Formats: sequence, C-alpha cells, structure tokens
Amino acid sequence: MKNHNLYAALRAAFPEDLDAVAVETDDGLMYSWRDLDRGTAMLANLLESMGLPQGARVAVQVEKSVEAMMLYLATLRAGYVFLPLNTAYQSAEIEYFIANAEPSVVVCSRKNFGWVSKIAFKAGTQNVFTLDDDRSGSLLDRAAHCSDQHEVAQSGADDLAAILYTSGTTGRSKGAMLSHGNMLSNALVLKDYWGWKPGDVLIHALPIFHVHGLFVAIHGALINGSKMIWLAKFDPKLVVQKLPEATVFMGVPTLYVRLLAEPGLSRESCRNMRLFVAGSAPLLIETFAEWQQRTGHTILERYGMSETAMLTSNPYDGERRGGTVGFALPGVSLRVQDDDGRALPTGEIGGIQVKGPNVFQGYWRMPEKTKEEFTADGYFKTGDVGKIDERGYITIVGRSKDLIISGGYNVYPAEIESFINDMPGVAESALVGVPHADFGEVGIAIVIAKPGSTLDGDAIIATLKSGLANFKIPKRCFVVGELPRNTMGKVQKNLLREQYKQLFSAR
Ligand code: MCA
Ligand code: AMP
Repeated sequence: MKNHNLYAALRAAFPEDLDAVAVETDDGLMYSWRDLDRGTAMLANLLESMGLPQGARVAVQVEKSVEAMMLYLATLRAGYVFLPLNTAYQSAEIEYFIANAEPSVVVCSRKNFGWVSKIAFKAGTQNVFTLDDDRSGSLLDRAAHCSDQHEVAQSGADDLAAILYTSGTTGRSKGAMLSHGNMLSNALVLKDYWGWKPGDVLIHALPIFHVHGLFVAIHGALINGSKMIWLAKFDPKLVVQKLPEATVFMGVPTLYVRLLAEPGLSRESCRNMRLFVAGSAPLLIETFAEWQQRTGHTILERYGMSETAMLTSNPYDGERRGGTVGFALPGVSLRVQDDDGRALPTGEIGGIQVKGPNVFQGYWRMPEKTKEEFTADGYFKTGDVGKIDERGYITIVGRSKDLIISGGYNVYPAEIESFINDMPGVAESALVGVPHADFGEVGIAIVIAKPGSTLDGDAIIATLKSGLANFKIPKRCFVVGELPRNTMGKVQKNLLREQYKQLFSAR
C-alpha cells in the first residue's frame, strides 16, 4: 500500500549526503539532515510510547526553534495530528483551543507551564511537556531516552496531519483540518511552480505556527532537500546580512516594508537571490515597485488560506504583475461568482471559490459550519472578493468576511467587539481596519458608552491587553457619541474606515 505520509515524502527528498547542513541557526548551530532524521525519530518514538489513540492531537505553543520544527515533523512521522498555536495567545484563547481540540499531548514553554498545564489537565490531556528555544525542557529530556530509529507511520492521503485554528466572522475559532494529501499535493506543486532547484537556500524568518512559515516555507525547503538559514525572529538587519548566502526568501508584506528601510538592502546584497515570495496579506504596489527598483528583483506574490494552503501564484518565468496574486495553481479550480451563485464574466468582481486536492477536510467537529462554506458542487467559499482579467491574472479586491489582516496576522472584529461590549459601561463597539505603513492594516476601536457612563479609550485598550493576543489589540480606541448606521440600523463600518483612514497612513 502506498504511504501518503507527508514526512515520508519529505524524508525521501533529503540529500544523499546526510551529513550536509540542513539548518543553520542565527546563533551559529548547524543541524545536519541526519540530525533531523534522528531527532524526529526520537520524538516520534516518544509520542508513540505514550499509547495515544489514532488521530491524537499534539497541541504546541512554544517559541520558534529547530526542535519545535522537529516536533512538527515527528508528529507527522508518527501519524498524529499537529496543532500549532500562536505564542501571543493568552490563557482564555488557549483554554478555548485546548477544550475544543482535546489534544492528547500539549507542549508549552517552561514559563507558561503553570497555567497551560492546568488548562490541559482540566481538558483531560494526560501528557504536558515543556520545550524552550534553548533546547531545554521535559520533551527533549524524555526523547533523549528514545531510539533514533523509527519507521514512518502508514498514512492515507485523507488522514489528518494538522489542525489550524482560524477565527470566525461570527462565533468562535474553527479548526481547519488538513490532511497529508492536502499538504503534500501543495508542496509538490509549489516545488515545480517556483522552480526550486539543487543548491537553493531558504532564509526562514517567519513564525512557525501558521501556514506560511510552517508549511509553505518548511515543506518548500525540505521537499527540495534545501538548506534553511533559520532566524528565531524576523530581524531585518540579519536578513540583509544573510541574503548573499541565500537564494529564496518568503515573507508577509510587513517584512518587505521593514527590509526596504534597511540601507544595506541592495542589488549587491541580493546578488545570489533567485526568488522573493510574498503573501498572507495584500502587497502594496508601492512596495512591489520599490523592491524592484532597489534590488532588481520582482517579488512573486501568491495567495492562500489556512483552509486551502496555496491557491494562486504569479508565475516564476512569466510576468509577475504587482497588485495581482497571479494564476490558479495547477490542480486548483478557481472561479468568481455573484451572491446568487452565477459565474461572473472576465473582469467582474465577485466571491472567490476554489476546489482542488489542497482544499481542507472540513472544520473540526463543525459539520454544519463546514457545509455552509461549500457550494453544492463542492467549491469552498474563500470569503475573499476578487476578479480575473482577460489574461487569467487574479486580483483580490476585498473580503466579504469581516476580517482585518495586520502584519500577516488575522484579527476578527467580532471577537474583539464582544470582548469590549462585555466591559462595564460599554453600550456598543465597532472594530475597523485602517491603513498602516508598517502592518498594512491595523484595527482601531470605536466605542459608545451606556447612558450615564464615562469611558476612557486607553483604559479599554489596557483591559484588552490583559486578555487577548497582542496583535489583536486595537492601536487606538475612540469613545464617540454614536455610530453611523444604515436604515436597517446596521453599523456602517465603511464610513468609519473612511473617517479614520488617514490615522496611520503617513509612510
Ligand atoms: C506585532 N505587533 C503587531 C503585529 N505584530 N501589531 C499588529 N499586527 C501585527 N502583526 C505589535 C505587538 O502587539 C507589540 O505591540 C509590538 O508590535 C511589538 O511586538 P513584537 O512581537 O516584538 O513585534 P515584531 O517582532 O516586530 O512582529 C512583527 C512581525 C510579526 C514580524 C511582522 O507580526 C510577524 O511575524 N508577522 C507574520 C505573521 C505570519 O507569519 N502570517 C502568516 C499567516 P505592543 O508593544 O503595544 O504590545 S499564514 C496566512 O495568512 C495564509 C495562509 C497565507 O496566505 O500565508
Ligand atoms: P488565514 O485565515 O490566516 O489563512 O488567512 C487567509 C486570508 O489571507 C485569505 O483569505 C486572504 O484574505 C488573505 N491573503 C492571503 N494571501 C493574500 C494575498 N497575497 N493578498 C491578499 N490577501 C491575502
């Protein structure tokens, strides 16, 4: 029987020389391909030794490290389901994910062990480990006693490999279930489409709890047997310093904006580079043009989602058009429809729908929600609004979902509004996204007080900070007398966006 386990495919692409460097870290450590193979074997053996049920979830909230990546690979290797969690999430957020996913294993940093383990034990998790970014913690202590030989688990193409939580426009976060087949098909398509070749070296500067850093970047390098230059955190100076040793870089638009502010970024520093990929949020045409002028390279913009991995990409060889996300990837069917389900002609704007081997298996334990997000003929409704031009280039012009993308992270207004609305003295609130020179877009809150109450915007922000991940905190909070409404009484967020659009726009 063919094994569809994603790790098996990645492992098969390791170079013959297992002693060659696979990962070089910013603190000078070198990991060989053999180290990755042995490390993931030991961790996979540790997971298997726990007698976990089939499909067990391994939830992980740790700082970025090569060992954290190995834990991801080991989870695949052992046939369990990886559940990455943003390090910015605070206790109420973590409590929801753990209660919802019921992981069999939870791995957290040592400093968070007290509260995370409490939440995990309450949810019935029996195995809680620690892992820090200095290669310490109980996970590695335990794995050190395990064998470094391990036979990759047998997985079907539809078997789950990962669950990624993405917030909902209404209600709580949904866990997008991705299978081995979803991710492997996408990795193979991108290897070909982006022209990965022997000798490529990737600068990995993204966090590893979302699709971009965890899947697109890591799978891209591994399935090509390519070395990664591993940065624990995005540091523009360090990236510029490392560029001459690399050929491929991937980033959200904010990373490109910050790199452009580095005087050392030049044609000379990019002399060995082959490809700059951007995605996760719209890349401004100004950034695209400035990058071209400064470095001589044309950024390749692509578009994806947690539910689907990568959907479209500008071409590697053909014209990369700024402001567009290129063509549907091979194997992906993409169409634009109006609200009544009619296919729209070239150039007309409507909802983007997709189908393909990369499209997820549904939302974890939410069959009704899953059903709502698919059309009768099996297309997934992305919630993005766009158009296709006569040459087939796709442009995203907006979103039908109420979502703010800030520095590549998603912020769902409904979640923040409900948090604010629960505060004493608040009658109502609206969170809207406004342009921001660094993060592309940021959230600001507009709040009205209950009659007789006095509110302070800064105090509201301070309260939010105590309960929500930092990137979700509105950058400003205005207390006003009333919110603009349409005749149906619905808050007109477009008017608020217009009113506050200049707040941070100076670049
Ligand atoms: C940090 N801050 C932010 C953000 N990041 N505010 C708004 N949006 C953000 N993204 C704020 C913090 O709250 C804090 O505020 C202050 O900035 C400093 O925090 P720090 O963590 O030190 O910031 P940083 O290290 O400068 O981080 C900025 C960053 C980071 C490097 C751009 O946000 C980042 O790594 N973004 C990439 C996200 C990503 O990988 N997305 C891919 C999703 P205060 O001081 O007030 O507390 S995958 C995806 O979308 C799909 C599938 C796809 O297509 O790829
Ligand atoms: P996530 O929920 O984190 O998977 O975010 C997916 C969303 O990011 C998509 O539905 C788009 O709205 C947005 N996105 C990803 N790539 C791009 C891009 N290149 N341009 C515009 N939006 C993008």
